[in-house]
Parts: sequence; structure tokens; C-alpha cells
Amino acid sequence: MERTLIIIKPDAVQRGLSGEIIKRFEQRGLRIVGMKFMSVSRALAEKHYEEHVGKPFFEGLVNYITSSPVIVIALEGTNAVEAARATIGKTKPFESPAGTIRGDFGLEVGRNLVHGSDSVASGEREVGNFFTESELFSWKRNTDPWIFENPS
Ligand code: ABT
Ligand code: MG
Repeated sequence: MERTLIIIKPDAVQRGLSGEIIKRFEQRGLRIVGMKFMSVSRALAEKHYEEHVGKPFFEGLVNYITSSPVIVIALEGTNAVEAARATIGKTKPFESPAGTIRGDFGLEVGRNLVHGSDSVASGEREVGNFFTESELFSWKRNTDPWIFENPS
């Protein structure tokens, strides 16, 4: 099933919003297959944001994500990537509609609370960057048939 990487970023953890954010993905129906509390090293941050190397905001991006611990979550579900991005909101929090995480809790691009992979390929790559195979779980929930028409 499709996978996406979620990062509850330093600002969200510091503001005590971790539970609220996890709740929104859970209630959407996405299945947690990996989750951990960690510090992001500069090397890992640079790898995660490699598409932005050389851009003017790159240094600030790496400083932000490495500034304080984060919670990383691997989520699984049908259309997990797009569903999670819709739950998160737009890149610019001030343009995000109310009801999205960024629209309800954020204002600025550089304090956007949460990351979600932007394509199926990115989801695979990013989950692999943050989790080892033994940290990811293949499991089924008793509720899966009530959320997925074809659970797997
Ligand atoms: P991330 O989940 O952090 O990847 O955010 P999102 O996918 O919504 O936004 P993208 B386009 O991937 O940007 C990554 C981070 O870079 C910051 N940024 C981006 C700027 O500050 N200025 C810009 O012009 C652009 C394009 C915002 C994103 N996040 N943070 N933090
Ligand atoms: Mg992005």
C-alpha cells in the first residue's frame, strides 16, 4: 500500500501540538507503520531537503528542522500521499484553509509545523531515509475493512 513520511516539526513538538496532529492522521484512516521521537542530524536534513540545495532558503530550512526534536511517522493507506497533504494544507500556512493543520495552527512558511511527502516516489525515498526495515511494521487493524474497500 502507498506510504508517506510525516514529520511533526520542531515548532509543533515545542508547542505541544504532536497529539493533535497525530489524531488528525489517525482519524483520516491512515495506518501508522512506523513512529519515533528523534533529533534530525544536519546530514539527514540535507539529504531530506536535497531538492532545495542551493536555494536561498536552504540554510534556514536545515537550521529549522535540526533545531529541536521531531516525531517522524510512516503512514500507509490508499492515496496516502495526497490524503496526508490535504490534511496538512498548503506550503504557505497563511493560504491554508481552516480545517487543515497549517490553516488551523500556522502562519509562516518557515514554521509550517508538519511535513508530508509530495509524491509516491518521495514517500518511498523519505520513509527509507528515516526508518530502517526493522522499525517498520506490517500489520492489520480490525478496522481496516471499514476504511479500505480492499484492505491489504
Ligand atoms: P515541507 O513539508 O517542509 O517539504 O513543505 P512543503 O512540501 O509544503 O513545501 P516545499 B515546496 O517542499 O518547501 C520545503 C520547505 O522550503 C520552504 N520554502 C519553500 C521557502 O521557505 N520558500 C520557498 O520559496 C519555498 C518553495 C518551505 C518548506 N518548509 N519548511 N519549513
Ligand atoms: Mg516538500
